[in-house]
Amino acid sequence: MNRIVVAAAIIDDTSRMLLLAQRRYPPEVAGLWELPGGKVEDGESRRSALEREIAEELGTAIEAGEQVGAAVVLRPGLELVALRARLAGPPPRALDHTALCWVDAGRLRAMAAAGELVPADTAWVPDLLELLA
Ligand code: 9L3
Ligand code: MG
Repeated sequence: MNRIVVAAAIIDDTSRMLLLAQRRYPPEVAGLWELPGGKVEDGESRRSALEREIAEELGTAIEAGEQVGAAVVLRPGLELVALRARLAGPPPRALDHTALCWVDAGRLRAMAAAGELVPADTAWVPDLLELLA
């Protein structure tokens, strides 16, 4: 069975900033930054799964949109897909993460170069930089 993990590229179009979330677990990636999200459940669309995950993890609402970049294979049978998203609720809170931060293109580039992003998400950096340009 092929399962999908969806991740949100939440972009503030006014300030041209992207929301990153710092993982609390598992130990291999604890402290690294990711696009927040989680697994699509049976019967859910990718967009509605991402809207549910963001409500659970960040206590806010998003409007999920188009896919960003290419899918990333996490392991056989598990794929990671990023969707562009717009905040449509109160300021996000770190309910499942250690911390949250808004980054501009320069900061994202620096964090990627310093190895501060979870490895799976680094493939999207060029696409994200384009969206933040
Ligand atoms: N994952 C990688 N990058 C991301 C997200 C949201 C998730 N941006 C990986 C970490 C786990 C799996 O996908 O191996 C499931 O994610 P979660 O449910 O632990 O967030
Ligand atoms: Mg998650």
